[in-house]
Amino acid sequence: MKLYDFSGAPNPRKVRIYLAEKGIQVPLEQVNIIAGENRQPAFLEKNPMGGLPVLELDDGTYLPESLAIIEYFEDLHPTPPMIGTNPLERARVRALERLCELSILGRVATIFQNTSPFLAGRLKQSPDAAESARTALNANLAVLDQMIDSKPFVAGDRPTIADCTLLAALGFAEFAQVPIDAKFGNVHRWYESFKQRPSAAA
Ligand SMILES: N[C@@H](CCC(=O)N[C@@H](CS)C(=O)NCC(=O)O)C(=O)O
Repeated sequence: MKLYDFSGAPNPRKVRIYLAEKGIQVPLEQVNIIAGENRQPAFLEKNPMGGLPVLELDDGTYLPESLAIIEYFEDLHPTPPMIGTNPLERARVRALERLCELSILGRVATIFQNTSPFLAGRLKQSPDAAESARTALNANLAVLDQMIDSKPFVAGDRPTIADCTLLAALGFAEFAQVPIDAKFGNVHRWYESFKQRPSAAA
C-alpha cells in the first residue's frame, strides 16, 4: 500500500492527519503538483482526474478522493471511531466534515486561486470571484463557530474526520494568507488546541 501525496496540499494533508490520529502507517510517495507531475501520463493512469491524494493498494488498485480514502481506512480500522458510532452520529459527523471541506476549505481555495500572484500566469483570476468567496467564507465561519461552541472537537468530545478536514483547511488558509477573522473565537480556540496534537505535524 502507498499514498501518493504532496506535502503542501490540503486534501492529501487531511488524509495524513486522519492516519496519524488513527496510528496507521502508510508509505508516502511525493508527486510534485507545482512541477505538474500529477498531470503527466504516468500519474493520470492512476487517477485520470489528476488530483492528489491517491491510495495504491497492494493488488494495484488505485483509490482517488481524500474522503473515500479516509472512509476506506475507517472501514478497515473502526477503532477508535472517527465517524461516529451509530447512524445518527455518523450522519452528523459526515455533515460537519462536508461543511469543513465544501464551505471552508473550498472557499479558501477559491480565494487562493483568484488572488495568488504565483497562480496569476497559470489561471484566469477574478477579483469578483475572490470577493464572493470571502463573503461566503465569513458566513460559513459564523455557522461553524456556533456549531463548535465550547466543544473541544468539531463534533463533540472526541476527534472525528471533521477535525482532520478543518485542520487541513485552516492550515491552508494560513499558507494562502487568507485571514480568519478574530471574531470567530470558537474556531480560533479549536485551531490553537488541535494544532497541539501530534497529528497536526502530519
Ligand atoms: N476532491 C479531491 C480533490 C483532489 C485535488 O484537487 N487535490 C489537489 C491538491 S489539494 C490537487 O491535486 N491539485 C492539483 C491539480 O488538480 O492539478 C479530493 O478530495 O481528493
